[in-house]
Amino acid sequence: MFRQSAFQYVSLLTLSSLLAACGSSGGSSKPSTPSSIAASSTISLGSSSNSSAGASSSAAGVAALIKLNQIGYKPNAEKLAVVPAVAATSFTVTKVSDNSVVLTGNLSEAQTWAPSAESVKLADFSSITAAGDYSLSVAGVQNPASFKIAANAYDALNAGAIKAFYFNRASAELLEANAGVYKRAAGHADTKVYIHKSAATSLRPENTVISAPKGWYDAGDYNLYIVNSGISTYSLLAAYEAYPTYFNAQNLNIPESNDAVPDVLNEAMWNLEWMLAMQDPNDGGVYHKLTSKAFSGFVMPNADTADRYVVQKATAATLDFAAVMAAASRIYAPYESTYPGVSAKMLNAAKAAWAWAKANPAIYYDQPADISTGGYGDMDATDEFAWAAAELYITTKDNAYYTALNPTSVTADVPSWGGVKSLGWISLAHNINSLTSAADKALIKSRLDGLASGIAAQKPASGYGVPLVNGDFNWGSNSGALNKAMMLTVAYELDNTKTDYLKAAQSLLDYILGRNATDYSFVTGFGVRTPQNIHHRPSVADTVPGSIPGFLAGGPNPGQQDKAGCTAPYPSNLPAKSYLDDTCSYASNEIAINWNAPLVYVSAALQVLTH
Ligand SMILES: [Ca+2]
Ligand SMILES: [Ca+2]
Ligand SMILES: [Ca+2]
Repeated sequence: MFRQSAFQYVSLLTLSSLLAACGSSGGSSKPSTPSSIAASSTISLGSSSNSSAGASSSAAGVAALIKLNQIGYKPNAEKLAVVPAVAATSFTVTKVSDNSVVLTGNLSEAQTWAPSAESVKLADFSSITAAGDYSLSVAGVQNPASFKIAANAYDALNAGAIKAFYFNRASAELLEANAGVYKRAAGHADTKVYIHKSAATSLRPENTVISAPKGWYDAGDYNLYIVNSGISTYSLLAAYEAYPTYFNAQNLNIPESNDAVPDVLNEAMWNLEWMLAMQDPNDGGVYHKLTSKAFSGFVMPNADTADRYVVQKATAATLDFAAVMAAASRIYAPYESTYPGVSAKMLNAAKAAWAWAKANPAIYYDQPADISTGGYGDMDATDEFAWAAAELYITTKDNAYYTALNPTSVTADVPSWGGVKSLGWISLAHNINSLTSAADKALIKSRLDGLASGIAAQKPASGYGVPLVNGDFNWGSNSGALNKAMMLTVAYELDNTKTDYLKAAQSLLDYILGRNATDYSFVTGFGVRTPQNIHHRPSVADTVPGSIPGFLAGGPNPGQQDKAGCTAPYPSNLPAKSYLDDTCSYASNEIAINWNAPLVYVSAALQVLTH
């Protein structure tokens, strides 16, 4: 089901996004040569990572890179680097400040990682725990790799990942005081949005005008989709619910930074207010998306003035809405003075949406012929029912919702926008001490533990020491990696003797931040070598070189669904190397709110859980 629905989104993008992306947008596209990377990077570029064991003993050493987390590590984290399979059997770590050797360690035996077809060794330098800047070198490898250990290793990354949502706000002027060089005019006021004929009812006939401002642009485009907003907004709320103390102390420098509400909740509220406006007050059903009829060109938000529509109410969107509003109702309840009446309004909205979905259990989104933006079609709403039931149960403590959840029938998997049943398990875990006696706490723990143990078991079998296999490399693979990490940290919180879960989560964050087969840290502006040319309209159309910071690129995707429209070739067809830092590459280098959201969750989790 999920693969089919993902394909639907792909094929629609292929038809129309490409035209907008690669030519017809008024000359705003940036050149694809990553010259700004070459100028600033200390890592040699253009080096193949394909060297293998035999090629090790030239005087200069192999040019392939030592790969590690380019942001850094908490003092007590597991710390691993991937080293080309040279003949050397040891590695050396020196302290940058005085060049003293702090560790000489043994490399692992060489092991092949199937997704990149590389033979590599691992260096484990976990025993170094003192804060500072270090350099790791291996005889026979040309360049050492530098790394940092810091108590606040992921604070800036986490704040940057949330700030990216601010940069993607619809209906908002971004002021210089908050956005710096990324200030921009407001776009998409969305106070005059038309009811599309697919959503028409007797009370709201076709072309009725409604107001549905705010929300986040979904991805590199300027449209807004409830299903993808669901998992994205939830992941921020879940991060807050898990780590409130951490977020309470955070200042994101957004317009609401000086109010009484934690900034991550202010940011999520920007999207929640939009979502509330997407519910038909007459029946509780929720529109699938707010969109122009076709993708815009690569222009700034204020230059995209096409008419916007709300399109078709659907079961999955309505249940995602119900789940998010039920969760938000309990999470915002302490902030009644800033948001008077909102918590109660959200719970009522969630109940109305649930009722609509119960009465309309199988209305699947069917893209109208005159609409060509993202589909996000989903032909299976059983997981959305489970998630919504779980959230309504937790918030209301009404056992009828627990019965509706039918938990013994619900398994656990790695969540995605179309597969959300495990989001309910996350919330049940986070609230496990306040559930009614109806809840089967052993089942909640065993579902999460079973999933986590399966993921963690992939790590030792991987040459890179990351729990990723060939099948993980698809559209948005980086979000899949982080959603795996999120599930690992949730299970670890239920049983903190399972340190292999925390180590596996760390390895997945390391993967995102540089311990991967592309040598990139995939978060714009965070790392030594980061994406400069994300498929993101404001990043392309603004006058600032490179990408707006804090965005997670989609990541390696051997499907390469965009390659017909890309002048530059992908560097490789191998699953873990199939990544192209070019604005043309919507299949490997777009950004999306549901990709940034688990980055927010995981960076907070590892900042808090590792000491
Ligand atoms: Ca605030
Ligand atoms: Ca589904
Ligand atoms: Ca730019």
